[in-house]
Amino acid sequence: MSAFRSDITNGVAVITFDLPGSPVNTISTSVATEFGAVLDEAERNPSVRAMVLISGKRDSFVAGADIEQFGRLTSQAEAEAMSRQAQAMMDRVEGLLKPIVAAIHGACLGGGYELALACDWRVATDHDKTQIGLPEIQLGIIPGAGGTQRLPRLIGVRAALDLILAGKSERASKALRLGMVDELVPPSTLRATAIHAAQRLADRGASERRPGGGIAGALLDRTPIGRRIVYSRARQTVLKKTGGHYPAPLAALEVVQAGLEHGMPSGMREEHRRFGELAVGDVSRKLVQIFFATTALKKDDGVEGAAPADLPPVRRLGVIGAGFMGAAIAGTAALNARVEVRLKDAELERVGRGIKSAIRVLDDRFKRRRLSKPEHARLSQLVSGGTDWSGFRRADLIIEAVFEDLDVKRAVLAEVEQETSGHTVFASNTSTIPIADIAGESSRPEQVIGMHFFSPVEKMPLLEVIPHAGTSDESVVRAVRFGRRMGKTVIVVRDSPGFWVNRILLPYMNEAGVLLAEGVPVDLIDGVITRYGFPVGPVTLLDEVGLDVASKAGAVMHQHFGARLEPAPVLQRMLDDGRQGRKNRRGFYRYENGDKKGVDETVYKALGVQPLDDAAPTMVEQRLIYAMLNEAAMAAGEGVVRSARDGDIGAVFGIGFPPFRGGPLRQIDDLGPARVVEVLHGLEIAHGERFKPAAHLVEMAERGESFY
Ligand code: 3H9
Repeated sequence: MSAFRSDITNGVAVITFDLPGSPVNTISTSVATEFGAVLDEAERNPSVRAMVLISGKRDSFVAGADIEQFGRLTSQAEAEAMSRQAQAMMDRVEGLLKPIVAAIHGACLGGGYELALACDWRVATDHDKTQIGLPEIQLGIIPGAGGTQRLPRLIGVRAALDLILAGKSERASKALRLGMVDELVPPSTLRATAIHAAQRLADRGASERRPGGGIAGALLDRTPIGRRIVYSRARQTVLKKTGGHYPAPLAALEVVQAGLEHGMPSGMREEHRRFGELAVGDVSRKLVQIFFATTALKKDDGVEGAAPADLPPVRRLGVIGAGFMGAAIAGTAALNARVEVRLKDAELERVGRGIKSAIRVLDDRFKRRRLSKPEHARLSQLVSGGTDWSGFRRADLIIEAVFEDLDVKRAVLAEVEQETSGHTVFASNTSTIPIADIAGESSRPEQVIGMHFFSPVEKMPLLEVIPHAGTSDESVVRAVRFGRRMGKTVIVVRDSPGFWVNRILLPYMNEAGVLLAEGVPVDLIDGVITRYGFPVGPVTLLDEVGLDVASKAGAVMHQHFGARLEPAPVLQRMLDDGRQGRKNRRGFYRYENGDKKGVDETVYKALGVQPLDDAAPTMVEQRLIYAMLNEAAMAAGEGVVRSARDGDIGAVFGIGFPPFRGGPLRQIDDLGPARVVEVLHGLEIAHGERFKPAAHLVEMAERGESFY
């Protein structure tokens, strides 16, 4: 079956791209060959004056090169050839003797947008689904089909670098403002507008665009000195952001620069050369694995076998507890799942504050122009609240975000069961309390589940869904699907203390506490971890989470796991000194006007230590990272996560484990379980039993197994 069909309307060949058997259009070798033949024919046909390229898929134009192909690349030369071929495809489009217009609806990404860039004119729909950009950097590669060359020439070097180096995609309205597309239309008129544009171009025979960017554009984008300033700033930003761990953004910058300073052919050569190098590199391999893991999770309902049929979606959500977490859950649900949300709290004043802060989530989107004014108004109206149970009877899902205390949560559940109908699923947003304990006295335990959100809810991409042994499949599927509608990547984890994310985080945080108690300086600890690739170090994290909260979580884990997870005494010393972290502006760091400043040097006195000046960074890194790897192996061995994939995604999205390392389980595979066991043995001898290698890891090492 062919990926293209062509029909002629008033002298315009409308070429519809509809890749058989695939949910989205992607570009591969065979597609490129076939497309070439279609273009040849349209060019030869005397009754064709111009062309339109449109997609036959419902909500996507072209999603880029076929990412599956990357995994099959065996050499740099092969990857380079792939890019050269894609460049040739786009050159062919650009060199057509008849004008061609891209009619864009839905995802127009990577190679898809590079294809549109090679066209003479771009019409896009003003629909939510339309997103346009070059996300290659997020896959550890650079645009390899001419995007690094055509985009800066179209929209100016500053705007182009801003997009390419961050791997950003834009909604249609912003894309129009930037000049990435030329016209916006409603979906119903896309085809007709594109045909009209094609005819217009055929009549006039020339492109209609002028360079944009105003005076700054003239000075910075269009003079060599101006561009040098732009390159140097971009370089600094990239280095700061990537910490040197991600080679693709710098490569992209150099390729853009080569093209603008030495001409397009030179830029194209650099583009395919660097693409080839990066596509077979380790970082790209890891990021591509994460892409596929995330995509697979979008379809995974979290139960064995098929999900129960005919499960109606959640239409109304109840949230109990209008504090920081509850309000953020309510706001995010209104924003992304677009359901009615009812907030409940004991005092009216708290309800009022909760509704306000829920709506702040929407305000933020509106300010960033991600939400129109009417949308903002409509979504704001979805959030209501009160101190009684009105509105809860019809709720399909209720999430409680009350005080982290078993008796309180049980009392809330008992009341909910009295006040609501039989179909309501009750989810507890707890971070430490076992769900089975909360469900212990429930009259409908099959409808009790955990939904562990991470703070700030509107930003953190992960959600842990935790069924207890008696939770029904139906409740699991409801919670997972709703989490996804809230925009989360959802992993289903076993009901055990700390679940997955906090479980693997805790030993690492504890080890940071032990290091602090030994006098290792705060900034040294955080520094080695950010250099390892985490966004923040464990001491900063303690300040952010709050020392009171961390200490409570630590106590729960200690109680369950015993001496191995005994908290270091530093947290208590900090609390005794009135230090709760950022929340009371007294922690390991100084806070001024809401901003984090340097280390608070008075903290060492509170800790009762002299900061060491000879602590070895490699030793510090090893102790912290291996504490986490060991716990991850142990928890994975206990079946806390359903797969290594879930475990790694949980670590990457939940605690910022460096994506270029793939996740803790992938990291163990890379190091080799035997080597990890060996290092842990050494640490055990030097620092104590808490480093004893997990039995699961030892078995894996003996059997020569790996997680993947
Ligand atoms: C590139 O273009 C390089 C070039 O510069 C140079 C080349 C030389 N390839 O996410 P969904 C599949 S790099 C292969 O569930 P949604 C996906 O796996 C590429 N497969 O839907 C899934 O398959 P299945 C740059 C792809 O509506 C199905 O489509 N492009 C690709 O939530 C549905 O996906 C990108 O980075 C692909 N390119 O989101 C865009 N894209 O059903 C990556 C999708 O069998 N893609 N699939 O599991 C996305 O961001 C989202 O998938 C998209 C749709 C927004 C398109």
